[in-house]
Amino acid sequence: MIDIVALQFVAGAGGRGRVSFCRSKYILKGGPDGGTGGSGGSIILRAERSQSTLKRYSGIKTISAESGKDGGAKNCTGASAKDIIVSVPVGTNVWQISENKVAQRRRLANGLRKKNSSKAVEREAFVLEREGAAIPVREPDVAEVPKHLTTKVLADVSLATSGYKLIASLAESGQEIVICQGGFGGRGNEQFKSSRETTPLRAEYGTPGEERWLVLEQQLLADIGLIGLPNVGKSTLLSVLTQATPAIGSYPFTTLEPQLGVLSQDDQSQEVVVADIPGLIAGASKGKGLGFSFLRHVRHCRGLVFVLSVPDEFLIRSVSEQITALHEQFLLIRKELSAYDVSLTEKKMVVCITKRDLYSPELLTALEKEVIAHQSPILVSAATHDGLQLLHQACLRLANY
Ligand SMILES: Nc1nc2c(ncn2[C@@H]2O[C@H](COP(=O)(O)OP(=O)(O)OP(=O)(O)O)[C@@H](O)[C@H]2O)c(=O)[nH]1
Ligand SMILES: [Mg+2]
Repeated sequence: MIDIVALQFVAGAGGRGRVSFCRSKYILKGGPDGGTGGSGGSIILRAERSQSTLKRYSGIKTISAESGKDGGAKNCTGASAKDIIVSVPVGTNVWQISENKVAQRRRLANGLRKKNSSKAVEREAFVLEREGAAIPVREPDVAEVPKHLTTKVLADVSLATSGYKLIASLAESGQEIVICQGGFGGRGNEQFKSSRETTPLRAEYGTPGEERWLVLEQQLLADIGLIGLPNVGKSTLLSVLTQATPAIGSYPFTTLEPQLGVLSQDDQSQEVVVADIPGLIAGASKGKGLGFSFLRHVRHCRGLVFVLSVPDEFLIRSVSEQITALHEQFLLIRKELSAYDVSLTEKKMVVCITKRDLYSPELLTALEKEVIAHQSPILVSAATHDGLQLLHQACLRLANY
């Protein structure tokens, strides 16, 4: 699943205004007739339900819109370039790494929802020595190119702690932002004529297009996240709590991508979405196993369910060893969670111990008195459906908290 990409977005610059004078057979000294440049294309991000991942952008480095054409003689306005629409999945967050100066000015002035008016943009004029002389080159307005930016690097950092700025979240279908506005065309010399300046050799550059380096991060919009070690029974729980049909296997890392299911409710008053997050292991924060990149999907969850179960090889051991193993499992997940982003450990959570059908009566009795993270764990079995109702209610409470 491609759920994170880094890209450069470059809007088109405005076309330059033209310096020219009317020349024709019967008019010897015609007035100025340099046209205005066309505007550059903007780039618009739009959230669409039809997009399920960011895969289509994974091999791309830059998305750019075309620039406006320069103004022409005879008061011809240059052609404007088309806007580009970039469709992303609903639930995409937009993190900014760097931006050029025009981009910064608009972001600070009005956020990104709307375009700047042409009056709000600073313009720069040039003056030629004579008609037809070369137009002086001006300093380009570019955004700083980020270093060491690979998908692997991105996946392994929590963007919230990376120093990047979250500039937009597209949470609803159809939502749009003008992520990079195109430049405006510069005025031609016709517009600079006056009684004092009848032959202006002056026109304007087009204004630069906005440029941004961004990280697009797709977030599954789940209310509850199931987290735990590989093979503890997370996917099985999802399959019995919801209508989802995730792959289930008696080996670790059966689930390679987060899976979603909707908790059924009698009155159907509200949809509660549960996400099964692929198994975390010790050292996930150092990139082991699947790493902990999938934890980004739980950042917006209202609550977490820590799923624990006694590993098969412990089933023949003593009750106290089995209980210690459960406590260790809990601590390990918590440690990886806080290594990724400490704020995740502050979320509301419940502890669920599953596979209870496999446990000895002595272990079950002991577990009833056990306290993990200041709460009594919910004991369930996905196989016999024992305790599922309790877990279901706990999930609804977490979602409504
Ligand atoms: N007896 C019993 N077996 C269970 C129960 N829940 C899950 N299992 C078994 O445990 C194994 C692992 O289950 P999964 O649901 O795939 O575990 P997971 O946590 O999603 O594992 P990963 O996707 O690898 O992280 C499977 O063989 C399941 O059949 C349960 O309540 N009782
Ligand atoms: Mg699984």
